[in-house]
Amino acid sequence: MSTPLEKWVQEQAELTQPKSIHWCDGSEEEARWIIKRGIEEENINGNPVFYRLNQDLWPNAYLHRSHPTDVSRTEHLTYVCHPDKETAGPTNNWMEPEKAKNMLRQLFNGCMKGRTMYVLPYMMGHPDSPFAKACVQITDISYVVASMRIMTRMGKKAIEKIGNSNNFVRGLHSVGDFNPERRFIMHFPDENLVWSIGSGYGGNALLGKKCFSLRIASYLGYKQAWLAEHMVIIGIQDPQGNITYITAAMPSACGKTNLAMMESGLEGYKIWTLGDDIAWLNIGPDGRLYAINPEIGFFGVVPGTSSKTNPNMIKTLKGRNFYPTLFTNTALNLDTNEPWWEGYDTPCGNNMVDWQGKPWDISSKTPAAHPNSRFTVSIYNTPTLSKEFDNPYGVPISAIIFGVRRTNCIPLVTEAFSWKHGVFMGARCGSETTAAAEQKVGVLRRDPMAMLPFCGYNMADYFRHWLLMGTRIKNPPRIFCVNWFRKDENGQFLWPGFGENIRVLKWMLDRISNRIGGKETPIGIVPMPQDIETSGINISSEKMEKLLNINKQEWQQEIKEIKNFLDTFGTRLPPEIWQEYQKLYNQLQ
Ligand code: SAT
Ligand code: MN
Repeated sequence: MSTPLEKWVQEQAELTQPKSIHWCDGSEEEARWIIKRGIEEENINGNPVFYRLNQDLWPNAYLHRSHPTDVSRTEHLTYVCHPDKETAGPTNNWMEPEKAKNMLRQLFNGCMKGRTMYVLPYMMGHPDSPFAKACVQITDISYVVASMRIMTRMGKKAIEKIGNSNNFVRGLHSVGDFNPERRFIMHFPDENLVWSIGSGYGGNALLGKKCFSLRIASYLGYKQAWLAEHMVIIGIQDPQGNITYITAAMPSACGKTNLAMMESGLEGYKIWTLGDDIAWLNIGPDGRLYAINPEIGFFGVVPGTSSKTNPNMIKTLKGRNFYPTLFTNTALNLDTNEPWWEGYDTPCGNNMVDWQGKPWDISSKTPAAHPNSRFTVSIYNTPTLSKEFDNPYGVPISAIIFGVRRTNCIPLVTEAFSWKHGVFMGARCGSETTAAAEQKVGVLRRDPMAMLPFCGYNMADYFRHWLLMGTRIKNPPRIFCVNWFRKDENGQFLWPGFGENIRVLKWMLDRISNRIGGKETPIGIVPMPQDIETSGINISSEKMEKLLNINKQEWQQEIKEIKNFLDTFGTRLPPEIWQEYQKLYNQLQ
């Protein structure tokens, strides 16, 4: 008698018709074998899946070049297939589940002919955590196997958890023929099921990440009274040695990874890393909100990463790794066999190829590394890893930050008046787009709680769920909004960012412990300019004023855009959100 898992795998094999099936055990030996297969046997567009990098300078590191059309998330090809369109809401692409399945069944039919089907059992969350989920992904490419082993707890534990039950999250993935015309990422939340074809890129293909841990999980959270969020988790240690845990939501490629392992620019303060992308938030036995990171790796943006901007990430990448480290779509120095990217510590070499393997030099008009090139690396390698990282219950959260990338309008930091006001603050967030998704970069769009591409159901219901969670949590976390990216009239960043962001976090800690006041404005509480510690950085009081300024004209435009966005939800939008909107509107007049 076969188990439900074996039966499901058998059915997928009948559909996709692979040459062979390999069940992954997550072992180190297997990881070496997978990399070897990627180097010697599998190819993309005629090129090997992996290139071995200089193992002395970059231990256990490999370069992957993706298909040139497959370098970022494809939001227009991503669907959330609830039985009815209303449940998906106005911010998601929707297709009727049976229609989606019929369409994709044709694409999956025979798509693994001549290839190996890999079966990946994995846990999202620590296996001992009451919040963890057992999952299985099927894929047909070594890159995804190697990446999933870095990002998730893969292996026998998951099979044991599933046992004879039907209770596991299913993901079927194939790179297909990489044709963007035949690329789809389809979610079936009612069945805890994801089907993805035509892409090998992170968020499209590592189904434990955005597909399950955010889109499917956010809907599970809605039904089960918890939250799945696009958030960093960190501990901030103060000079007395107290550690305060916070989470921070920011859109893709807006500095979450840098924040997660920041080297503090303030004496006596230190950041402990728990996660850089996803937080699952549950109410603990004491009624407080607790966060776990369901992942165990970083899939971070490479360009701009250096010993200056993120020294701990450079240490993480160069460290001696039990898990391999993958670089995707960086440039390559052919003389030294090292990866290279714009913004790295050293200038480029004399003998370079770009992310596609084409000759490149400093006079080239195109970037050497793709703007969305990525590293995939184990969190256990980071020198700032929190000792609570593997705590199955997670850490208690004292503050939640919503971060945006905005050239103007949004002050460096604002604190919400209340949980309800904070939910509105998150809901009204707009941010300028980045290279993390296939889209025009730098365009302002609404991105509530940095979840626009990741919320697996109607965001009006999502806001209601957030409001309700606030009434269930004892001592709900304080809510803040930050913008590290405000610029002056000459287009220069006003705030130094990176390690100096600790100065803003310090203000938050002082607010949480009622050590400091603030100024009430129509949009929330902002610091008095002198309340942000600026000793040791060269920032004038005039700049500080500009960073914290609320420009009425800019806000007139902003509030129009907020209203247009909220209107798209019709009568489903919770009245509390409209009340907060109306308050803001009145105060800005
Ligand atoms: O590609 S991912 O979705 O994993 C990264 C991101 O865009 O946040
Ligand atoms: Mn992300």
